[in-house]
Amino acid sequence: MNLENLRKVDNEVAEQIDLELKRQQENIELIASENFTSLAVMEACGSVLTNKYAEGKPHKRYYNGCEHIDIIEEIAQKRACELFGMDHANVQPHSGAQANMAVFMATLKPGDRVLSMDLSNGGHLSHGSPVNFSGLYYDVAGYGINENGEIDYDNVREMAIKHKPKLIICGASNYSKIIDFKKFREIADEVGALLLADIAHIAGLVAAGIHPSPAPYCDFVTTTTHKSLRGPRGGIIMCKEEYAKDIDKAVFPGLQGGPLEHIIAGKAVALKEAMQPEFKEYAKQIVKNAKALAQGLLDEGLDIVGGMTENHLMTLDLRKTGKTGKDMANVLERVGITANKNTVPNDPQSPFVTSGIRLGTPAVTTRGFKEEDMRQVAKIIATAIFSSDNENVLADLRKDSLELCKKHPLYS
Ligand code: DSN
Repeated sequence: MNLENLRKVDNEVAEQIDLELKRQQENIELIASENFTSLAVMEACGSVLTNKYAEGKPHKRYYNGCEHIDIIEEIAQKRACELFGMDHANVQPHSGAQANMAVFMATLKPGDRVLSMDLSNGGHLSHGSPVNFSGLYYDVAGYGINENGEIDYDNVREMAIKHKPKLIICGASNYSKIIDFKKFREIADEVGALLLADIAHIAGLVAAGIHPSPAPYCDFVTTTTHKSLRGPRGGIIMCKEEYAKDIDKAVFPGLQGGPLEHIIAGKAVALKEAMQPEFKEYAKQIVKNAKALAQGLLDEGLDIVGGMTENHLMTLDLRKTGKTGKDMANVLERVGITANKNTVPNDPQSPFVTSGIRLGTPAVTTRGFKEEDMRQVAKIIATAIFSSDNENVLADLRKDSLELCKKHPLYS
């Protein structure tokens, strides 16, 4: 990475960027929501576009000098609609949480009812957690997953009939099965609810046609752009044409000020990349790698919530090992594997300790890991967990993970 000017102006920051690059290069990244974006995306995000105020929409701005910004934002909107098959896209949300917030603002009044997946079962903070705006200002009922790790659609229907929500949310931040958007539509129609699919985690799989698309069934689709979609950190809202004005108004002036046009340019580039045939191959490999990792972990005698994954992620259930997610995520970090602790359904531990670890394959797939590598990763993880007190074993595992990283160089 070229940090020539930064090094002269602020070496303190440059040094930390160097170290972060080394950390990314020398560790196996299994945080299911992370990825390594392309240098092309980073160039767009690091460009002069950061200098421009552009409140408003393309061709309807509050500032002059937006002729190039307008074209870039329109390119991003057009590509998002084309890739995901929706009528309208607002590419300005700074994050997935803000994209969801805008849908709430456009469709609900404070106190209105929402039905969404419970956070502890794999939902997202912005889908109605009591500590988030969504749970503080709206009346939220949460559905869960059954013992097979799947959404119980009959239960969702019963809850929808009981609670009569105005908005139903499908989509999760920790769910390893295919989401049946058609079933959600049928339930929403039965109770007269609007339907939002938050596809932040699976956006890359949806874009590549590896996961069914929510487009034919949902009124709104939100996503982040930096997870399996492999773009810059940010959000997008897509919707049916009839909701376009309300969504745009909710984003600005409702929730945000000036859009981050440099990031919007990065989103446009990432969306173009996601339209290429190589991206389809990449998305297929994400799922193959996740299945190989899951099979390897099961073969090593570890439990996974819901068993075999159908997408890019899984949650190790550590209850029978007597170890916690917090401790084991730290042990994995010591052997060069980055992951996050996560609750499992009916977790006896607190959310700060947990009995699970979430693992995902979008990032390692970007650097070229294949199934045989994932089997090795599974072996490293299992050995680290079962021998977490043995310093010599952990030191050897660190060498193994470094070898795998060297086999698949990143940004070099
Ligand atoms: N923090 C993201 C994740 O890790 O899934 C969700 O916003």
